[in-house]
Order: sequence, then structure tokens, then C-alpha cells
Amino acid sequence: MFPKEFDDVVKGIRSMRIRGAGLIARKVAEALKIASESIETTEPTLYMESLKKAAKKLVGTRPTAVSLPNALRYVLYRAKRRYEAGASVEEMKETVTSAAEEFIESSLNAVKRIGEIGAGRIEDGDVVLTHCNSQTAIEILRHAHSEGKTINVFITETRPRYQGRLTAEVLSKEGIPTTLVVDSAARYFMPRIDKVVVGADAVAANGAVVNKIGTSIIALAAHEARVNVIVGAETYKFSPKTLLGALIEIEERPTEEVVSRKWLTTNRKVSVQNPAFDVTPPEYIDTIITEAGVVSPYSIMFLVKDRFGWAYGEEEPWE
Ligand code: RI2
Repeated sequence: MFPKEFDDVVKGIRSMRIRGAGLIARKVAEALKIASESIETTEPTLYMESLKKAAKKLVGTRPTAVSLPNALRYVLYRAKRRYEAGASVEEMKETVTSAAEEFIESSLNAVKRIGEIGAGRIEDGDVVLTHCNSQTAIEILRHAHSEGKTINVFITETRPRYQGRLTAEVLSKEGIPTTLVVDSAARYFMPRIDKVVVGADAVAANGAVVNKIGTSIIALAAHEARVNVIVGAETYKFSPKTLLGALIEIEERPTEEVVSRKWLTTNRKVSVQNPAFDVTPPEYIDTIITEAGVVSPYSIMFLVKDRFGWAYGEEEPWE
């Protein structure tokens, strides 16, 4: 049993009350810290077992956002190293608390830094199209606006959960002119667009970007119209497993997000699918902006390894 705040994070991520890949990562780091502080034992092995149990509960909440397991790896590898070195429970708790806080702080700094770097790619007068609700993409646009650049932003609704509305609300409150359009209008409007700016849930070893369903068709339309596609992705969105040949799992969400249960029961022969993400191949992406600058997907791996302190191929720390 872990405290209620821990269970609230688990439920919140599953139901998407807590959403957005970066926020999810910060929330699981925080939840692991809460779980760690609540473990009542002085026996290091029992402590580690409970901590792994907490991590396992968190890791299964949403399968695609790789920032989630990466945040857990960041914290857990540090605890594991201390455990192997013979640390006491008190010492391991301190390690978990400081690693979680360090991760959260560096995540927030990363989003801010991507905003600064990405804004350099936005020119005065640009018409930008964005999809879904990415804090990273928003930060790039917000920063460009704060530099005094005049920008106009088209936002796709992002069916079935309409996260585009959230982005429209945030940007319009900042004083940025925004236009909300249906997802299927992306190609229709593309001739008016100068740049596409989106976030990422995961980046694979070949540079492919996994992001909200619909991103790849927008990137395809942008490619056809020779419009640049800019992706803002913190380095902890890189999937280390893809280096060893793994594919990133695409989350399939409940059909009720697309049609009502009533509609389904009256149309029993219709099957409904609701993949939450799709994969945009690297040839449709012009720039991936990380907090370490504009880097090639291959060098992201080395940055991640350095910063996050794990050896890829090593057993998952919650196993
Ligand atoms: P930030 C979101 O997923 C969207 O796909 C968005 O582009 C991505 O996370 C990255 O968001 P969801 O949680 O980390 O809405 O940039 O399924 O905020």
C-alpha cells in the first residue's frame, strides 16, 4: 500500500487527467519519491522490493510516452547503485528524493531551454501549425512571441480528446492570434503555413518521432508543401530500447473516446480503433530540438547515456 497521492498519480495518468509526455515524467518521479518516503522498513532489500513495486505500478500506466520509464530509470538506477554499494534505507531514501527532485528540475529547465533554442527557428510573420497540446511546442511559440515576433498559429483540434483546444486557450491568452481547425483540414491550410511545430512522446534510434495521432499525416502534408517540420523533444524522450531493435508500443485507447457505448451497441458490427499516437519517419522531420541544442538522433543516445547514468541493454531497474 502506498499513500493516496501515489495512487492519484497512477489513476490520473491512466485517465489522462495528467497528460503530456513531459508532465507525466515529472509526475512519476514525484510519485516514486512519495512512495519511497512512505516505505516503513529498515531492511534495504525489503525497501528496494517495495520501491520496484511502486515503479512497476507507474510504468504500466501509459505505454508510449517513453519519458515515463526514463524518469523512473533516472531515479531507480541511482537507488540501485546505492543498494549495491551497501547503503542503508535512510541513505537510499535520500538518494531517491534528491534524484526525483533533480529530474523534475532538469525537465522544467529542458522545456524552457527548448523554447529559447526553438524560438530561433521562428521568424517574424510566421504562420505556424501545431497539433495537440505540447508544453514544449507551446514554449517555442511563447518564446518567439516574447521576443517580439508576430506569429499566427493554426491549431488542429486533435480528435478524439480535443487537446488542440487547450493549446488554443493557452496561446490566445498570451495574446497570440490562434485559429482552431479540424484535423482533416491540415492539408487544406498547409499552403498558408510557414512551419509546423510539434512535441514528441518518444524519439526512436532512427530519428522517427512518435507523437499524437495525426502528426504523421500533418508532416506528410508539410513535406508535400515544402513546409519545415520542427519537433521539440527533451532528451529523456529518446527511447534507449529502440537502439536494440525494439519498436515503440503505440497505445490503443478506449473506443468510448471515439463513439458512445450506446452507438456501439446499436452498431455491433462496426469495430472501432483508437490508437493514441503515430510514427513520423525522419525524412519528414527537418529539426529535432533538444535542451542540448539541435542534435542528430544518434547523438541523442550518447547525451542520454551520459546524463541519465544507465547502460542500455542492462536489466530494467524495476525488474
Ligand atoms: P509535451 C502528448 O500526449 C502529445 O502527443 C504531445 O505532443 C506530447 O504528449 C508531448 O507533450 P498525450 O499525453 O511533453 O496528450 O511537449 O497523449 O508537453
